Amino acid sequence: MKFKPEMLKAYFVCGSQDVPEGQYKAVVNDAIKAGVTAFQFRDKGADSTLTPIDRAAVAMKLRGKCAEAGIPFIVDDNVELAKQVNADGIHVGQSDEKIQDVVNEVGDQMIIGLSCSTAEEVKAANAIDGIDYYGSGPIHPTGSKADADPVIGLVGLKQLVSLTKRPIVAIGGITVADLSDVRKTGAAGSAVISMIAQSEDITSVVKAMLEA
Ligand code: TZP
Ligand code: MG
Repeated sequence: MKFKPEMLKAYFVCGSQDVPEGQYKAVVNDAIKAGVTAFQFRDKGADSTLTPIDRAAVAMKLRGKCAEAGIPFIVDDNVELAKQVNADGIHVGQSDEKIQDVVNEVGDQMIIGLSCSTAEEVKAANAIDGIDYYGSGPIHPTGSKADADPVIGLVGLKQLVSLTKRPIVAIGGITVADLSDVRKTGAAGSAVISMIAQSEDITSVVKAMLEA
């Protein structure tokens, strides 16, 4: 699937650790039905409720749902799994597999996202061909990532946007109240876990993301 910056508008990131046990597929299905523009399969950590075998099977199912909806299925931090399920994309952090290796391995077949939370990281990434977008944050404190980088705020986000021609998706502690401010920084959209995963009205929060 060819990358388009519009895919970053309403980007849902989620793993089994982010929802009550047994509800993962249902929550992701609801988000897809509500119109998210991209989905990132990020199932990891001690709180994941999937075994490695379940993980691949669930990834494959959700990959199919994203294909039906015409949105990219992006795997976090696991090139092997991304290849196994023929994902549309891979997202890596600064301390995951080296970005140049990921580009070399799957850059011609997958969308590639890289987490960049500092000016130095953005400048270094700008020099590498084949990256489609950057994920930058956390904008606010987040309860969804134990090893999150220091908060950069909207001011930090705006600075990172000014340093690159590549589209940036903002992430970390984003709520409905932040969506228009995020867009005003020049970011292409917002990526969220809890705003959707913990919502009792997924349809309306996704609508707010699409309208921001
Ligand atoms: N990377 C930076 S912050 C974060 C990730 C994966 C977690 C975002 O989750 P939430 O619940 O939207 O703050
Ligand atoms: Mg990572």
